[in-house]
Amino acid sequence: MAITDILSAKDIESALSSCQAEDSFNYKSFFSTVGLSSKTPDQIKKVFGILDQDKSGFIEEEELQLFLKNFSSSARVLTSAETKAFLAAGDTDGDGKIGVEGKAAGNFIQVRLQNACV
Ligand SMILES: [Ca+2]
Repeated sequence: MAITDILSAKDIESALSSCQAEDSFNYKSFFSTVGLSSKTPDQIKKVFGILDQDKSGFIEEEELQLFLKNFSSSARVLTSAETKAFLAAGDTDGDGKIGVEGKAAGNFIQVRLQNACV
């Protein structure tokens, strides 16, 4: 499964171009631009499965740092400030990693619902 099976290459391109500068990454606007905010919970889980490169069931800090590279191999790595903010948003139980199943996906789905209400 490639990430482009779920998200359109055009949306990925515009999402990546919006955060080329260091410390300009915002996961909410990225998810929205890339089209993830409008995906079903099942599709979001599949994307999380791709982000979990070692298939540990969690997205660890190292994997988050490489987040943008899942969308394009030429994308930059996230800065440590961006990685920490992203981790804090998805890490609901404070264990330093994001669970692929359940809570984290739920958080992002909540973001999707909030966006839908605007
Ligand atoms: Ca992992």
